This record gives sequence, C-alpha cells and structure tokens, in this order.
Amino acid sequence: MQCRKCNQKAVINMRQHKLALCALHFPQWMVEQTQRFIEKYRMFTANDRLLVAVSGGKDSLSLWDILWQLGYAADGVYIALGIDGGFGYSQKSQALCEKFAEQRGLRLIVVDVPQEIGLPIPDLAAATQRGKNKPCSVCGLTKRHLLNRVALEGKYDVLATGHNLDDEVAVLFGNTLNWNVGYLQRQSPVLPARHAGLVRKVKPLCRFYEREMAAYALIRGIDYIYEECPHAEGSTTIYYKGLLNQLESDRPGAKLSFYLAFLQAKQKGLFAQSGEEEGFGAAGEPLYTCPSCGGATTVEGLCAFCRMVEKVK
Ligand code: Q46
Ligand code: ZN
Ligand code: ZN
Repeated sequence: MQCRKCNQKAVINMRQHKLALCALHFPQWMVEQTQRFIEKYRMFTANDRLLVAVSGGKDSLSLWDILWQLGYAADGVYIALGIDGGFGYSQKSQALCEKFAEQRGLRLIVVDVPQEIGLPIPDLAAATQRGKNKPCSVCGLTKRHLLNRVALEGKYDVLATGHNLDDEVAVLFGNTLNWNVGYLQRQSPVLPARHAGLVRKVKPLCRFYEREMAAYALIRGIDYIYEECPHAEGSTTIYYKGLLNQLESDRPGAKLSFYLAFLQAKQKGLFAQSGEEEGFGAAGEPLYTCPSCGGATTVEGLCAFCRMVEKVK
C-alpha cells in the first residue's frame, strides 16, 4: 500500500476514506483535519484561551499535541484521581502528562482529588451510595466538576476533551438503545455554556477513529499510558465498543456514518432543540445555581458534587 500523496510506503489505510498515508503525511493530515473540524463545528478561534483535559492517555495527549502544532494557546489540566490499581495508574499517568508538558514548554495544571476532597476516588466512592458497585459515577461527577471549576477560575474560554469517534459512537449507541432523549440532545462536538457556572466544551477529535489516534501517538512518539484505568474493565462502554468494532470490520465506515448521520438528523430537527438559550439545559430543563460552588444544577439547592462532598464530610 502506497501513500496517496508521495507514493512512499503507507503506514495506515483508512478504508472509510479510501485513503492510505505514509508516516510523514498521515500526522499532517490529522492536524489539517482537526483544524477543519474546529472550523466546521465553530469550536473556537485563535483568540480563545483553551484548556485541554489530559488523562495521560493517547487521545488527550495527542489532542494537546495537535492544538500546540496548530498554534493555539492551550494549557493542560490533569485531575489526579488517586487510583492505584496495583500499578500506580494515577501516578504513572500524571508523570506522563508532566513529561509531555515539559518537553513542549506547556503549562499543566494538576488538581489532586485526595487533597481537594480529602479522599481518593475509590474511597470517595465507597463512602457514598453512588459508588456502591463501581467508582465510575463518583469519578465522572468529580472530574466534570473539577474540570469545569479550573476552566472558570482560570478564565479559559473553552474546555477541550480528547473523546474520539469510537467513544462518541459507543455513547450514541447506548443512548439510542435506551432512546435517552435528554442525553441524545446533549451529545454534540460542541456543548455551549448555558449558565454562568458552566464552561463551553468541545471535542475536536470526535471524527477520528481510535486506531487513527493510536497511530498518530505512535508516529509522533508521544509517551502515553497503555493501561486502562483498572475500573474500566467490564464496563458497558467497552462491551458496546466490541460490538461496534465487529460491525465496522464487516462494513468499513459504519461507525463514522452512524455518527455523522446522527449529527445531520439532529440539525434537521430530529430532536426538538428546546434549550438553546442560556439558563436551560440541552433538553430544555431549567438550570439553577448551586449556592455552595456557583455551578449549574438541574435541581434547586446544592449540586450533585457539593451534596456528595457534604455527605463525605
Ligand atoms: S470513570 Fe471509571 Fe474512568 Fe474514573 S474510575 Fe476509572 S474507568 S477513570 S474514564
Ligand atoms: Zn506520503
Ligand atoms: Zn455545587
């Protein structure tokens, strides 16, 4: 297989695009495509200050690398969850983020959950009803809250995350199976800030396959954590990803067209878009202000994060 641009040996063949590229042209193509998606979905402009949520994994570090190459002013934020899993998961991933930032002279903000809240995620989950079986719901809530807070406090215009197409399609698939209209209305490459306590969120990698991200990180020599979080095992998302991979291998491009057709259908009004205005969530639900942290909440009174922290205290 030869590179379409230079006829050298191709390192990747993207069947859904009928495009094979070499080790020089593939990363260039990824960077150009990202810029195209940033413009197409009106994610942000060169004047915006960006904050990239990095986990130490290939997607978020590659996103930071791409934005850096494109010349955007992007700082990173790492949430230290205090998860060990027998191999120092959090410690290792933090070290990789720090190394990445140092190599490129970028600013990394680290938020330490045990220091902030008093307990690492697994203990926090055990101390609340929410984490009875798995710490993931407590972890997700904590990450969302802290990322949003760091972005607001630092006066960043946008919070960027490294969700790739496989992530987005697995979520879409799950929400479609359950016809979870509220979540479907919210799923988008851009989530505008609908409340003074919320920051704008964007997903510039949402159209790249996981294998493209892995190839990019490898070619760019990005040192990332290969191990998954120990709590990810057996998750529904991983199960859906397996099913979708099977579909993709029989029908190349199936994931991408499922996702793009969903975005188009939404644009055409498949789900009545009721909550475009500030003060309302994507599903049109009113947003209140948490009296403790000033964040947005769908119920009057403390937000879910502050309630959890109260409970732990
Ligand atoms: S939610 Fe669950 Fe992840 Fe948190 S506890 Fe690990 S697997 S890191 S994306
Ligand atoms: Zn080439
Ligand atoms: Zn709150």
